[in-house]
Amino acid sequence: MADAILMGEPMALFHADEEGALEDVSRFTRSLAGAEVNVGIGLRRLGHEVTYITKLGMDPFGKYIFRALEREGIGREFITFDKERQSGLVMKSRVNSGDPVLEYYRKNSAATYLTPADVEHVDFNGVRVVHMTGILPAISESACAAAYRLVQKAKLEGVYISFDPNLRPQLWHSQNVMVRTLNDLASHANMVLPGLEEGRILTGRSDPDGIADFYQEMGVRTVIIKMGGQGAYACKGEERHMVPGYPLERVVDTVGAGDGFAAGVLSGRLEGLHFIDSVRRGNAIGAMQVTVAGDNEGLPTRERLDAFLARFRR
Ligand code: KDG
Repeated sequence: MADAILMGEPMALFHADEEGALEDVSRFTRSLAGAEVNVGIGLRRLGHEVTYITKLGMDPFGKYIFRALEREGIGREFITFDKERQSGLVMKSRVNSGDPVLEYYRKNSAATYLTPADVEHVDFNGVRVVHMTGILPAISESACAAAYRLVQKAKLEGVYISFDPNLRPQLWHSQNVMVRTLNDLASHANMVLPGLEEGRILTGRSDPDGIADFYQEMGVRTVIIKMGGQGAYACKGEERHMVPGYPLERVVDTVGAGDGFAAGVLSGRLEGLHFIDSVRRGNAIGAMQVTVAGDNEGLPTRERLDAFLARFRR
């Protein structure tokens, strides 16, 4: 029985072994990427049961992704293989401080053929959280319809819906459609997790309070605005708090920070932690994730999370 359900496009990641423009790099290391899969891995490493819905190509990358999910202990009963289409790929440049370049090869991938039918037989029995990102609705119209069906089913079943807008403007035809669609999906969520810059783009408001007001006026009870190393502005009903982040000596690669944050907040919720303690855990896991180069290699087991937190208690 799953605690959490996620749906999205996991991809094979080709990560440059050396710094420089992607076209100049000749060696790459393969690993696993995808926002929803990162959150699933984060939850699983902390001991929560996760079911993942997707479509993979029947190709070496699809098989690799499936095995990687198996190794992480993620439920794969709603993963199907498509013989006609390929699995998505992403190339990532090597950086040792900050934001890398991402280049996608995911047009017409197997996951873009996800449809509402892929959600129909999903068993919500015992499920406590559905986490979605704004990437799935961006990859195709049918995947967008599938995202809506997932939200609709979760609502009918009374399951808590968490939504991270995770803006990928390069995957949308127009910024207007992106903003309209993501705000509409957000309006069905119980919790929305935008980054500050994402919140500005989506709401047209400049400060964290304005962004929180925008979503709360739509009926979203919990809005947490991620502010990088500074921490997060956490709003739940009438409560509003700035929850400070964890100072780091070095940020290696920012990718996956938001997914680590979501895994922290959601695991806290699943374990009955106080809201602010869940946000603190989100900040901690986001911080741990940016100290490594891969997209999910920094997501901790409980032991590693406790060791990280202990360093800041001294
Ligand atoms: O949040 C990080 C992910 O987004 C990354 O692992 C892969 O860019 C990616 C995507 O579109 O899923």
